[in-house]
Amino acid sequence: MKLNIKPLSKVMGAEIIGIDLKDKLDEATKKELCKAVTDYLVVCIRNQDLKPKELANVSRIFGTPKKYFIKDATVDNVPEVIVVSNRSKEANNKPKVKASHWHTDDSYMAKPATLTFIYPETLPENGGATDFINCYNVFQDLPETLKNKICDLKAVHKWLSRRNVSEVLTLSEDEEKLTPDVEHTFIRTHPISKQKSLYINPNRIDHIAGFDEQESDRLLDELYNFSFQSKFQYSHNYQKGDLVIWDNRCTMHRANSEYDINQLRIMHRVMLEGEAVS
Ligand SMILES: O=C(O)CCC(=O)C(=O)O
Ligand SMILES: [Fe+2]
Repeated sequence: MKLNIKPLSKVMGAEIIGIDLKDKLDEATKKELCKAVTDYLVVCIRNQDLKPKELANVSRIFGTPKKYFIKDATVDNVPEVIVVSNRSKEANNKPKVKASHWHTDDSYMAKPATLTFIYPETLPENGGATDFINCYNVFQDLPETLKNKICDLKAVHKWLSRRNVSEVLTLSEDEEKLTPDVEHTFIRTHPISKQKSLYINPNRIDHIAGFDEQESDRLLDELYNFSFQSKFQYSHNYQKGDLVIWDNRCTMHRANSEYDINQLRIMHRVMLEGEAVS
């Protein structure tokens, strides 16, 4: 089956129509789907109808879904599917946009998730987009002086960083043991595309290894300000039935908070088993 793939912007992103991922797909089609994610970084497969278990199963086309390490955050009986809701469990269901600052998923792990899948369960009438940054483009455009500064450096990523901006859940002692601090290089080579990207996570990077706090903050701010330029961004506005897949190795994203927070927005999310950053 030849897929119908259309770019969604000049920066990144493509939509695929005319396929039902719950059908039995042949190997060539599965390969083409995986290639679309490599080529476009963010892929939206339209008109899907996915219960949590089906979402976890569909993600197997692309790899192995992770069982999320915080059991409280998952859908009952489906340990791979995480609920992302704009009602904060921690604050008595008070409205709050989660993950509203730039980040890449799972970077506090030694082997961060390769792909993330988001399927909207409930959408607000307007808005409620996810914004993305193309980190290949960021790296490509980065001034040579900055590239030279970071080429041998590593960042220390933490579950709760001293530079944390988006709320993170409080972990139990057992969960904390599963997320020791990790160090990742700033320059990452994608194992499939072989392209280099800037691998940063403003929500989880605590400091640059070997730097004092002030020196580290200065360089991190410089990298972040450069990366956040609108020329690197694509914003995805969801339609009912959109399954959106992104590659955490070469993108950042955030939940766009410019919508009526009184309206419910609930997303179901799956992450794939990851790989070491190199
Ligand atoms: O809600 C969104 O649009 C993004 C959520 C997110 O970043 C995440 O769950 O990792
Ligand atoms: Fe995220």
